[in-house]
Amino acid sequence: VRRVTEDLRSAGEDKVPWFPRKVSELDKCHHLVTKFDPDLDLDHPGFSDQAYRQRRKLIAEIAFQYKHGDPIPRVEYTAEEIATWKEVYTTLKSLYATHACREHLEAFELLERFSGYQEDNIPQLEDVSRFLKERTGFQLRPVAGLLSARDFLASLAFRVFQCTQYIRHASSPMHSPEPDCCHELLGHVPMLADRTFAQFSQDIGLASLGASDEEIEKLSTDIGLASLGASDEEIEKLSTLYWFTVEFGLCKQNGEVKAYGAGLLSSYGELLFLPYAVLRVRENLQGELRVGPQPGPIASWATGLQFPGAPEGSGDACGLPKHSLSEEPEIRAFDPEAAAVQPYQDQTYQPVYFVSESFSDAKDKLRGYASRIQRPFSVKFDPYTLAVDVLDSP
Ligand code: TIH
Ligand code: FE2
Repeated sequence: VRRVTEDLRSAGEDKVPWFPRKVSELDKCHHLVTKFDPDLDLDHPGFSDQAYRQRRKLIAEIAFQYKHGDPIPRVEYTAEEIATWKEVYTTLKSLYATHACREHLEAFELLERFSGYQEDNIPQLEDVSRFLKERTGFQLRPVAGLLSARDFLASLAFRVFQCTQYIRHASSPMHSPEPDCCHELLGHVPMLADRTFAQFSQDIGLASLGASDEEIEKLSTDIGLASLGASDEEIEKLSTLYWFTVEFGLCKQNGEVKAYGAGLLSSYGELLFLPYAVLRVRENLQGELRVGPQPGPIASWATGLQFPGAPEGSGDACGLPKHSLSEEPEIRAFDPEAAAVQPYQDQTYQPVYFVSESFSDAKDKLRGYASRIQRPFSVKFDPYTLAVDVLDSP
C-alpha cells in the first residue's frame, strides 16, 4: 500500500489540514471552547464566586503544562469539593442499579475496588488512567475545559480521553452544562472500560481525522481537486452523533431501557427523568394519551419495554414531574444518519434520546455511517506504535 501523505503534499501544500498522526501530537490538540467558562459565562453557577474561579485557574494550569507521557499530577481536593463529590456520588449510585447499563455497573464495581472510587474520595486521573489502560488501552490526559470538537474527536482516534480535573460548583450538584470530574469519572470512565464501547468511541475519532475546513474544501474544488477529507460540516455531524450516543445514549438490555451515555450517567437531575420518557413512549403507543411526534419507528419495538423505577400507572395529568423544557422528552430508535443531524441543546436536559439495540449494533451502524464519508484516504490505527497510518483508498 502506498503512503498517500507525500502525494497530497505534492498535489499542493496543506490540502489536508494537519491532524495528529501519533499519540504525542495530541499535545497540540488543546483548543478550548470558551462557551461555559466560569469567567465569561454569566449563567455559570460559579460566575460570581471568585474563590471558585481561582481554583479553576489553578487546576487548569496542570492541563496547560501537561505533555503526553507525563504522569497526571494529583490534585488535593478541598473539603468543599469532596462534599460536592459525595452528594453527586451517593445520589447517582442509588440510581445506577436500575438506570445504568450492565457494562457501566460492572466497571463501576471494579473502580470501587481498585481505583479509589468512594463517596469520600475523588479518584485521581492518574490511577484511573492506569486502570483503563489495562482494560481497553484507553488513557486519560488532563484538559482545562471544554475542547473543540475537532481536537476532542481526534484524541479518541488514539484511545486517549481528554478529561477535566476540576469539579462542578457546589450550588448545582445535580447538573452541569460543562464537563467536570464527576461527569468524566462517573459517566465516561466506566463505559471506556468496556471493549466494544471503547472501539465504538475510537471509531468516531478515526472517522473525524483529516476533516478539512470549508476554505480548504472550497479551494480544492476551485482548482479541480477532489474533496479532501470530510468538511467542518462532517465534524459537526460526527460530534452530534457523539452527543446522542457517548453522551446521551440509551440501549436495550433484557427488555429494559438503560442509560449508557455519560451525560446522563453523571447528572442525577437528568437521569431521574428517564423513566418518564420511557413511560411516555409506551403510553403514546397504547394511544391512551397524546400521540408523540415520532410514533412510527418506535412502535415496532417499544411495547413491553420496562424502565425499572418508573412509577406504576402514573398518568400524564396526574403527577409526572415537568421536564425542564416545555416539551416532554422523546425516545427514538438509534439511526446514525438521523442522530447526526438532530438538533441538540447543551444548556439543560435533552428533549430527544436515541436507543440502540446493543453496543455492537451501534458500532456496526456507526461503521456503516463512517464508510459513507467521502475521503480520498483511509486511516488505520497501529496499536503497537499508537500511530495512525494514512493509506490510499483502494
Ligand atoms: N450534564 C452533564 C452533567 O451534569 O454531569 C455534563 C455534560 C454532559 C455533556 C456535556 S457536559
Ligand atoms: Fe462528556
